[in-house]
Order: sequence, then C-alpha cells, then structure tokens
Amino acid sequence: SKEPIRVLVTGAAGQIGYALVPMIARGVMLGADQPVILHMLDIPPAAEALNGVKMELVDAAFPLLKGVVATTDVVEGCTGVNVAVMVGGFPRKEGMERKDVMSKNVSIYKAQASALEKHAAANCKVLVVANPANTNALILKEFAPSIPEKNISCLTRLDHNRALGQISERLNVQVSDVKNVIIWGNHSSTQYPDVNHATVKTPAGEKPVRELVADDACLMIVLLYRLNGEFISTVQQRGAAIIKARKLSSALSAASSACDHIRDWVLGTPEGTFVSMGVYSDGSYNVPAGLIYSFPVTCKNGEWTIVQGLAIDEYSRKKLDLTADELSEEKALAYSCLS
Ligand code: NAX
Repeated sequence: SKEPIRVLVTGAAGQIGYALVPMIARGVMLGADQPVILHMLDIPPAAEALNGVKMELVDAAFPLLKGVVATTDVVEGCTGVNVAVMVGGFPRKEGMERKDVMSKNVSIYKAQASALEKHAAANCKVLVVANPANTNALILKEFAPSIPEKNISCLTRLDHNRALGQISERLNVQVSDVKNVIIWGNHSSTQYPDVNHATVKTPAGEKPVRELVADDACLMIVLLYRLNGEFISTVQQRGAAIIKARKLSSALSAASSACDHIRDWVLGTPEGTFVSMGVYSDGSYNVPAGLIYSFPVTCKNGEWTIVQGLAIDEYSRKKLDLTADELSEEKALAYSCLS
C-alpha cells in the first residue's frame, strides 16, 4: 500500500478549513487509494476550536486518515509536509485600509514561507487560498527562494468552476460537458473569465460555447451580449453574492475547488482539457514576468504548463492587461510593507 502523504492546511479552524479537511481525509484531493496525514495549523485564539475539529476527524473514522497534527506552532505544522494549502490569513475588516491588511498578510506569509522552506518535504507543492491570494503567493515565493517557483501557486479554480457552472446553467447543459473556460489574472473583481476557447460536448461533437446557438441568429446575439457582459460580471461578483445570501463567504465551493486544483496538479489534467491556476508568470501572453497570475494550464507528471498559442482578441487583451496592472500595484504595495 502507498506511503501516506502529509497535507498541511493553515487556517484549519476556519470555515474553509472545516469543509476542506474532511474532503482531504476522504481522498477527494489525492485519490481514493492515497492515505494522508493531516497537519492543521491555526493561531492560539483558535486552538480550542482547532482541537474540536481534530476530535471530529477522529470521530469520523476516515479509513485513509493515518494521523492528525493539530498545532499552533508553525514549525511543527510545516515539518515534512508534501502539500501545503494556505487558507489562514488576516481578513479585511470594515474600515481597515488596504495597506494595513496587506501589511498583516505580508508578515504572515513571510514567516510561513521561511518555515516551509526549512521544514517541508523536498518538492512540496504550495497552494495559497487566503486573500489577497496572488500576492500572498508571491510573497511566499520571494521568502522561500529554495522552493522551486513552479511549486507555488494560488487558487483561481473556484472562479474557473464558477464560470463552468454559469455556462451550464445558462445553456442548460451538464456542467461535466463544459470545459476550457479560462480565468486570467487576479483572484479579485478584475479577473477576466474568458469563454472564447470553452466548448460543450453535444451529441454532434464538441462545440465552441460561442457557436452553440449559431443556428438561431436572434438567440446568438442575446447570448453573445450576455457572454461579454452579464456572464463576466456574474463570475466576478459571485463571491459577493454568496456573502449576501449566506452572510458568510464561500466555503464548500472554495474547499472543493482547492481539492480540484491539487488533484489535477498532482494526478494530471484529462487529455484536451485545461484548467486555471495562479502561477508565476514567465511573460506568456505578454503578461509581465514576476507576477503570480492566473493562466490556462495543463498538468502532467506533477507539473503544470501554461497553454500556449491561444488567440487573444482586442477585447480580451484589454482585460488581461487591466488585471495585470492591478497585480503590479498589489505587488508594489506588498513591497512597500516590507521596508
Ligand atoms: P475564516 O476567517 O473562517 O478562517 C481563517 C482562519 O485562519 C481562522 O481560523 C484564523 O484563526 C486562521 N488564521 C489567521 N491567521 C493565521 C495564521 N497566521 N496562521 C494560521 N492560521 C491563521 O476564513 P475562511 O472563510 O475560511 O477564508 C479563508 C481565506 O480564504 C480568506 O482569506 C478568504 O478571503 C479566502 N478565500 C479565497 C478564495 C479563493 O478563491 N482564492 C475563495 C474563498 C475565500 O474567500
């Protein structure tokens, strides 16, 4: 049987943590035949709640779960981990300046970067979920120079999955038949959800989403309008809509998407399918190098590769640049917090 994989979840006493740890313990993230040891890290005010989560994990008697480390000690939390899902962070509270929130997260991610660099397993894969996710991941990368940059990513898969869900609802097709949407850029309201390369499986083969109703000129116009306006804003604003409805931010969908992100990264994407991941930009699609930016990627043998050669129209180009500009600003703000 397989050796257990150690998975760190920071912020494990929070809402996403509570939805995420049982998914990991059930094999949703790494496979139904892959034993896991969970490392759960939180801060001292949450220690008691964290212990409660540990008690529930014991009570659930998950066959794949070979051990639980629940701790407020960063070094203990990071030691030997093969996968690190960084959900813990400092949330923006009413009336707080952006710079103050950034400053808190910069210091958290700087410290956790060093702990991961020194104590995690070699080749540990890191996924940052906590906001500002792209910039937290960038700080983590900067302060863990010995972790390969290819191993550090941030979550935009939730936005990607939201886009799949919207297409499925609007076109009245199964979500599992929709693929190859793209989230470009920042996990924020400037992200660009792009359907130009998305397809839907139909009885007549795979059809581009944009051509799906080409037989009906009138409907086509309505749909095109919606794909460029309403669709994009619905995906961008979905997080806010969930907060309005639930009085709490997305948790189960965030947890599930974090599992999708790691699973595809480790086990590979299906042939002909790409997914969105926030990764270190190499200048592809004229996105400035040195940002953590969400791109379309395929994964194989535990490595992601940015999908190359997709046509970018003028409308899309502006959207790609707008979200890159925001990330450059965030990067500058984060650096100003370091000095
Ligand atoms: P919660 O406030 O419920 O949980 C956060 C947990 O992190 C708390 O238990 C807190 O004690 C802990 N924490 C704080 N500082 C820590 C530190 N230094 N080390 C370890 N743990 C620490 O928030 P939740 O709803 O779970 O959301 C967590 C993060 O995910 C937030 O930053 C949120 O903005 C972000 N999100 C990101 C998404 C994405 O797609 N990238 C979507 C969902 C979510 O909004």
